[in-house]
Amino acid sequence: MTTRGQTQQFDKALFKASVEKHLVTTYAKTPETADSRSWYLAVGKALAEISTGSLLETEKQIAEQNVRSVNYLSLEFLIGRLTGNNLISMGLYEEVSAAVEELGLNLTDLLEEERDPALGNGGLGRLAACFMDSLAAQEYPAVGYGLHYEYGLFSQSFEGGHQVEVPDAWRGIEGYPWEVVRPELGQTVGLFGSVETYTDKAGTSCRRWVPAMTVEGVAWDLPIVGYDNKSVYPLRLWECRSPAPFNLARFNDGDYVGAQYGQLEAGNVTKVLYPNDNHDQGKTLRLMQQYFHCACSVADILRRHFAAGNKIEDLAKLESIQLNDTHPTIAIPELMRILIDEHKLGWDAAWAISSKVFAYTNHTLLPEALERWSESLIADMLPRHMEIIFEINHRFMTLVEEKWPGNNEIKRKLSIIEEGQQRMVRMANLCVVSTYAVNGVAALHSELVKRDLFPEFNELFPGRLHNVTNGVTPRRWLKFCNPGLTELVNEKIGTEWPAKLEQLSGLAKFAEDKKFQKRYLAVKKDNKQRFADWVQDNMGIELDTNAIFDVQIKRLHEYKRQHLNLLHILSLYHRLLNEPTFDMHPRVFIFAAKAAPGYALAKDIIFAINKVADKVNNDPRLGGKLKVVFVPDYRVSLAEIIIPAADVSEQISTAGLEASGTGNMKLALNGALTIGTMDGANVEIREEVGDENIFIFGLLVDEVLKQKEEGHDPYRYYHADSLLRASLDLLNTDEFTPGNPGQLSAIRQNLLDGGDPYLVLADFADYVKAHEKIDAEYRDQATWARKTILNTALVGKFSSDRSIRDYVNNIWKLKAVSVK
Ligand code: 26W
Repeated sequence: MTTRGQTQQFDKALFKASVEKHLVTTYAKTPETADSRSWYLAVGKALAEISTGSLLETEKQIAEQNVRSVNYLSLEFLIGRLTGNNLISMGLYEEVSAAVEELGLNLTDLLEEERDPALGNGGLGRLAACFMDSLAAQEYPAVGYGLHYEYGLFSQSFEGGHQVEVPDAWRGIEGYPWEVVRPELGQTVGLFGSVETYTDKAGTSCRRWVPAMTVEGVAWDLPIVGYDNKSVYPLRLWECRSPAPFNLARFNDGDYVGAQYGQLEAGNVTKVLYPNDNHDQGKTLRLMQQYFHCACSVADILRRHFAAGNKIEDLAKLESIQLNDTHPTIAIPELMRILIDEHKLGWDAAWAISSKVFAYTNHTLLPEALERWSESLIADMLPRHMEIIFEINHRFMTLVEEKWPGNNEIKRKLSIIEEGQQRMVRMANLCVVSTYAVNGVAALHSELVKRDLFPEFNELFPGRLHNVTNGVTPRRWLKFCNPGLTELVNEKIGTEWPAKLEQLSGLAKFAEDKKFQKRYLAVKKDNKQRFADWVQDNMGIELDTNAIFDVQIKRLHEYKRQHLNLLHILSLYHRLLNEPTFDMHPRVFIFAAKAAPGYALAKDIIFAINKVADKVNNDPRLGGKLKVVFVPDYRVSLAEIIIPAADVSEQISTAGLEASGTGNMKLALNGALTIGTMDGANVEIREEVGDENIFIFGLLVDEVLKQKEEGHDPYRYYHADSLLRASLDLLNTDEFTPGNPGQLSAIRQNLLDGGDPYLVLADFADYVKAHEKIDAEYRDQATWARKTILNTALVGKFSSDRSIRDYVNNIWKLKAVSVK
């Protein structure tokens, strides 16, 4: 792998000595007794020593220059393994590879020892990780703030085809070599208690929060290494501890044991990442996580602000706080509380600052994912914050009254407080009212945010709603994960593209070049072989790399429609067995997905796919034309093997429901052709690659809305389409669950009698047609080669570097700081 100019001083002998030193002193192993894992840990520690030095130096230089920075607040950062990626960013991949070889080790094997830090669920968490990478690569001053979960997203295995969840102790017993604890940055966070009125020295009557208990926030920094520069930014993760085992209120009442019990519970705050994606559960401990995260982060931002010698009045000039979805919304009343109660600003002065500090990104329109917290829960845990939210809403309602006098309907709709049996706080409304910028994550999504989610807000606050189309980091998602293609691209257009992805367009002129086509396809074949070997070793399934590798990898959710993919597979199975003239190019359908542990239908879909896989993979009647592989435990490091091996990328959500998608971008970049609906960023991918180089099918957003309004009738499709009927009916037999008919019928039931809420049946026929087109075009390898090359060439727009520049120019207004 060719690396860019190495950005760190590197002395091979010194490095080897450092690895051996860590092996002995940090991990208590001798070179003779050390196993591969100990060596990986020692190498990681030796590298972290370098990056930690750069992190401190970057912090120092940015503080000295006292420039504006962004604080990215997110409950999730799905960073993936750091060692390989950081080596690339440091420009040390080859050097370290050579150094460890002299120690008798193989770098590729060592990298496989690292467990993925899975501190996120899916799209939102992975986006946060790409954004940190792009901030550091372009040297826009930034700190990422998240939580130091003891357990990340569960790891998944299958038992008899059913998903089984196992806790993910990502740090292992030895700890994670890349993280460093920063005791001097600790914070104390209050919880529960009451609000009291008191008179200050000037004789003014004031309010203040008297928490019933406190917990401690410990900061752990992970290094975000800037690509090809000297900047290293902190990803600061807060761990909750309760060192002083006293609940102040109850201790004073003499309830010593009860007091300790309360503290023990609070010690659980950062135990585990909530495994729900796009579904709000409203659990008390989750609110505690959110507040703990926000309180520590806001306090740390203010600490930095004052340490650099600034006044509170200048906060909005120097700091922007980006809220990654509504999960960190409670940071808004927290900052207001500090400004008013601790810095003694009046409401208007505090609001003038706060409302220019915060910006909010919306990542989903699904109603069940929009967070609402019960007012009584907030009032109990955070009584002063609830008062402040009421005051924000009161003033906002005055504004609404001025704009639409006497219109109570609009007030009810826009209010931050939702009336009802149990009053609820609508976090998205609080965000739109209290921030200076709100953005969606793809052009279509942002239009829908304006048109359907917040139309009146757009009238009230013109100019506040923006679009920033998502992106992915080309360092991890091409240079690191696809060394074969990287080499080929380097040869044709030079080596600057990982920092300037638009340059990939220079490949377009080779799309018809026979020699280049051959080499590009050979790289793809190698990548398919690498994945096939993995499947053989880990799952015992043999794959033919001449088959089309058709990939759907993402969280399991009805709106993403893995069951539409399944129905198509069943239709192929049916045709292969029943249509004598039917022929198809061999296909491997590859799935990887975790279902939220409480999401029954999602788990049913996993089970069904596994059962169908068992059958078709071993059915000689199919002549090896059809294979189905459900790869367990989807995670970043698996995506890094699957994506370079993909021929076809499944992006088949019901139109209007996938905000953007980012897997779609990674797959297109690595030369997979998309089969997709006009949803999320698919729309923009089509714009870039051209209609001939993508397979678009299905209802458009407005057709979906119309069909839902008019009443979607699943049985109409069932009766009218014999292929659909045959495919659905297979789910009612024991074809895939011998002796146990009906084990898969919940899916059929949901689609036919459950009303088919995501319009699977409405899109089925068009989906089948699009797949037939794929089949035909794949058989013509020259055509396919041209299309796959053009996909790589024409998706430069989807670099997260571009997304970050959009945020910087339109929202954050930052200037880059080049660290010397
Ligand atoms: C409160 C439960 C919960 C948890 C996570 C609600 C919502 C979420 C996330 C916002 C869901 C999510 O990850 N959304 C995805 O964000 C990606 C990055 O912008 C988009 O590419 C995906 O389309 C969107 O589904």
